[in-house]
Amino acid sequence: MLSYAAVGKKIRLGRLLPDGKSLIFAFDHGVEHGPSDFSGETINPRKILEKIVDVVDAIMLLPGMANITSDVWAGKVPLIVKVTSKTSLRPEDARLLQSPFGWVEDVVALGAEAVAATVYWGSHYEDSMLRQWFTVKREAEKYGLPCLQLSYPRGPAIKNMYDVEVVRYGVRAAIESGADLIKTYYTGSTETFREVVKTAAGIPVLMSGGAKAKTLLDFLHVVKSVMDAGGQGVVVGRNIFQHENPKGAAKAISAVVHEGLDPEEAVKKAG
Ligand code: FBP
Repeated sequence: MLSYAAVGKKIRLGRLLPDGKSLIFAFDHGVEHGPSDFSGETINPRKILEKIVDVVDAIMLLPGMANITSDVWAGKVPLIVKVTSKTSLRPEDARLLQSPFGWVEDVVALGAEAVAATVYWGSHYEDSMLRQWFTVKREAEKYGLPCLQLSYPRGPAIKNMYDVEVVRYGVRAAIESGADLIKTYYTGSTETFREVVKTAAGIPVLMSGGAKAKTLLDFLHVVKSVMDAGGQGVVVGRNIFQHENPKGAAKAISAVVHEGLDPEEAVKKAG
């Protein structure tokens, strides 16, 4: 018989990956990058969230943002609360560390489906980040909350953080540290990303969106490549909220993730 927490985790994972795949909207940039990531009306987080809540499979927010926008998302889309962060105001070297940005109790109190935390594998602060990760993990396990790891290899010894061997290392470390879902970098091709997915040994791998691509079509090709490689989806921020039509961009990405549409077809959904 499964424990209560194991049942809860299974149910929550099912809500996050409704058909085994997922488009998650990442929206923690206000802290990680600051308000300069948002232009025009997008400085008002509600305006963006209102547009995408009925398109994406989940949203990933920091606790305070989840709190002040709950009337927009509650009951419409599952929430993932990220409990680590850092600002870009820090001195450069200290940006290789994320600090606590909330507690698992907050995540439970907010009614979330999962908790997210970053680990910068290879950073000087790997030790602190691992302590932080396992503190989150220990608490989350009690409540049956899946743990999404933002598995980001970054540090002075890493020459190219998108290199397949580097990304695979981060993914292997993520599964060995008990991640239930992994968000990591695209490695540049379907063949190499297939190796990343294999390394995850059945734990869902979702690509981290990255900076806004030149065109939505370019980005959709990357999403298609991730899905063709066996990835379970994508976690996307800027390629949705910096697009002139965020809802359309989300619809197009979702069509590639869930329907396997060709990018040329899917891009039409963005109008
Ligand atoms: P994007 O799709 O905009 O890249 O969002 C993914 C994400 O991991 C966010 O969750 C985070 O705020 C941001 O990228 C961090 O980007 P970076 O560390 O590369 O500055």
